[in-house]
Amino acid sequence: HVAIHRKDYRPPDWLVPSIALEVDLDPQRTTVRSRLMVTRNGDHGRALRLAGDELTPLEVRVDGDDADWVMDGNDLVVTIERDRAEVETTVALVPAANTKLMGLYASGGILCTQCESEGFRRIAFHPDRPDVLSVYSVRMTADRACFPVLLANGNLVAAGEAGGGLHWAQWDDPFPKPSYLFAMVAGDLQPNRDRFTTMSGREVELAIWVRQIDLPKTAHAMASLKAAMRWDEETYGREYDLDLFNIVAVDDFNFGAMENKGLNIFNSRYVLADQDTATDSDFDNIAGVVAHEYFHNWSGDRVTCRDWFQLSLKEGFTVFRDQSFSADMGSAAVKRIDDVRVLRAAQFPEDAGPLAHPVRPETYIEITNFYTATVYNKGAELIRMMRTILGDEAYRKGSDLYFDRHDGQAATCEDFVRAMEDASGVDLGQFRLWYSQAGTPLVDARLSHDRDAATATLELSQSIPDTPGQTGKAPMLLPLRTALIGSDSGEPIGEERLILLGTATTTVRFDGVTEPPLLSINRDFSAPVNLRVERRDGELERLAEVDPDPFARYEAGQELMYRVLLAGASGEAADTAPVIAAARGTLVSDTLDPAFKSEALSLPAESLIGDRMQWVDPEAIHRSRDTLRSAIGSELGELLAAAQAVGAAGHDLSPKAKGIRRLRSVALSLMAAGDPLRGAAAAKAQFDLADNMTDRQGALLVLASLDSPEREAAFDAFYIRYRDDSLVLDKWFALQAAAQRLDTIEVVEKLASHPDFTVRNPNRWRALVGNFAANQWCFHDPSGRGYRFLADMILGVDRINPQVAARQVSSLGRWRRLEPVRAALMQAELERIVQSPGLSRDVFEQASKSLA
Ligand code: HT7
Ligand code: ZN
Repeated sequence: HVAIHRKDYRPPDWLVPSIALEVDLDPQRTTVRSRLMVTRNGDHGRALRLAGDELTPLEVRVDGDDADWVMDGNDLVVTIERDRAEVETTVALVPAANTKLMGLYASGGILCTQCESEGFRRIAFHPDRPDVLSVYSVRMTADRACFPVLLANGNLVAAGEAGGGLHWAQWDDPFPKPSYLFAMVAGDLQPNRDRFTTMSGREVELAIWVRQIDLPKTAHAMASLKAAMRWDEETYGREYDLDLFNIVAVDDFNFGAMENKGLNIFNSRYVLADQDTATDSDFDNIAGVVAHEYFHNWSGDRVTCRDWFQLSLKEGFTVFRDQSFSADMGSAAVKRIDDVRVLRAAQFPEDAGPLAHPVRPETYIEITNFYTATVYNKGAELIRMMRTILGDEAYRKGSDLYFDRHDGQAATCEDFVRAMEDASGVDLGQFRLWYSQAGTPLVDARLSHDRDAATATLELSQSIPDTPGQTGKAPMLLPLRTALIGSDSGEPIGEERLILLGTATTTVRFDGVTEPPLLSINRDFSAPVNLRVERRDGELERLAEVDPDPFARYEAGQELMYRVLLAGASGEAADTAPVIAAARGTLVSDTLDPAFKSEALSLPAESLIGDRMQWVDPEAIHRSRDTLRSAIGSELGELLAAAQAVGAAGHDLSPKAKGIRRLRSVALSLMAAGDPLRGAAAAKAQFDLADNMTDRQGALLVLASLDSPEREAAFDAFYIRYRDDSLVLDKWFALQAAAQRLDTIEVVEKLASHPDFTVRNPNRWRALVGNFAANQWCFHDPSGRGYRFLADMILGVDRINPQVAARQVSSLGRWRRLEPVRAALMQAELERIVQSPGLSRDVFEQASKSLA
């Protein structure tokens, strides 16, 4: 397996200004005739090298004549004398046999494509690198009865009958694009149609294509799309550029969705929703993903990436854009808390483990392994930090300059930072280290107060941990939004400050500090760092009560919980009173909104507790967390019951109604921890009476971990009601895999043989396997049975779909910080994976790095 290095980037030898494709679609035998207009790029005599993957050329012609060509591995190498030529290749494909879901494949009777990153080479021979941009013209022919709808990028320019029950359509895309943005769909689909008038008054036709039966579930995605289009005009000045915007939903999809120019293809879980089948967070995720893919039209399609090392250029920026959109559509504070929770749960461990890599990686074996939380979510934090450092206005000037300067180009992360610098005049030299240095910085903070001088002194220091291949790192530029709050008055002391910590240590002085100050630091999580603050007695309690920055206030409450949880996990006694008092304060508050309350009452996940321990003991962590949950539940039973009793009409998707439902299920869960009998009865009642999936799933999640007769009855009722709805059936699998019970591993093993389980559908596979691997206590069963199950599942799916397999390997990579018995068992499973014959490049890269 060959490693590719960023430093080896060279511009392409040949460019491809235009491509014409003729595709005769058939699930059993599709032929693709491709005509590439190629031009020599620079003064060289090198042959044209076209990538292929599982392709055999049936014919190769240059300017209409037989060509001089050879195969070199998977590459087709064509000798061309002239500086410009038309290269025609013909290949045959079997979409029905394509289980990797890359290239052209079949999903539930629909033929569709996925080309990012390197899927186009599974459709036609092509340079297939993102810095080769072409104008595409595509003629599709297919059986009209099976595939009445034929879609591709751009505009439909002609269509007609082809005889023998066939029909054809020609689609031209006027915008030059890299091959990874190419898309085609053929199927029996129905549209939810709408229109959007852009800011300059152009009319755009919108359509969401789904199976007829799913049409009623597309309204939310359509509303989200229109909101996203408007938001991008208002916030970034970006207008949509084609006359058509199509979205297609398919059931079998490796990721969430794909931003193909003018033809976004979605995993159906990010399109389909109604009150009865989707939770509030499903609705929010749909809005977020629809917006994300739409935003890519500028941050990704109009300005694309020069090479795959620059992936965060489009992904980090677009995640930041979708986060900002969602924040503007609901509660910004709660959205920030959720985003940080994801960052800490997924990215921080990645940065601290064997697969750590910089936001702009230096090397890869299989690029699909680098669609990571680091590239996406840490990448988004980098953009957010630039906005914090520059201020909103200069940031907007920077994004305008970036889009103007690089429109139609394949750009780099450096181009983005330079545009920000040029527009603002701010030197981002040191900031660039965020792109090249992996690892989560650790910041230590200590505040002292001199009452006589009325000053406070903040001592700060930073260090960046070593990561694979990187040691002795330089200090980074960390923007820390900081404020002091009077501990007596509860009022802010002076203005909030933006401290730019750029050295290993520094001291910051605050004047006019007449009362003992509380330190509110890294407000709104302004820098993605781990923070260790020396706190005075009572400081966190007071911050959790009075900090006006909602994120910092939430953090203070979580820190109080961590203290008890970590002490408990190390077998020490800890005083739960401050946590209970803070929880009581939250529950009775009439100023905090329900969504914030639900965040503040949620305990840190078991994995996050483990991340703070030198040695992870899953059993001790579970016990400690359960103990605190039951303490809260029994002390605050009545207040929790009162919060659980309040519901909201199922059709109401306002932030307030969603907050009420969220609080309801969090309260139910704590209540059940304090009094399982009462909790089971309340959960069953919530389940039975629910008029929406949020309440139903929230109740089932609580029942899932309880030993009660209500549990089985609810799971059975859920299965019977939803057995034909595959997205809801995923929830049935997921909830059982997430259940915190001694028999979960047994149940999960059985579910892997359930008639509704299939390794061919990534959603179903992840529902069972992904949720089980994330269920820390059960997955880390001391017998090693959980690890064995996961390794078996990874090996099983690897033969069918290596991308799905590879994404789950990281769950086995945490052995270094586990107690020795579990660590050895986990390592043994990784060894077994690496030794398996016929292993994919994808899994090999992840498993071998996880062992190193
Ligand atoms: N840009 C998209 C990436 C993607 C992808 C990558 C590899 C294999 C399959 C894939 N499907 C989609 C998703 C996004 O918008 O970030
Ligand atoms: Zn994206």
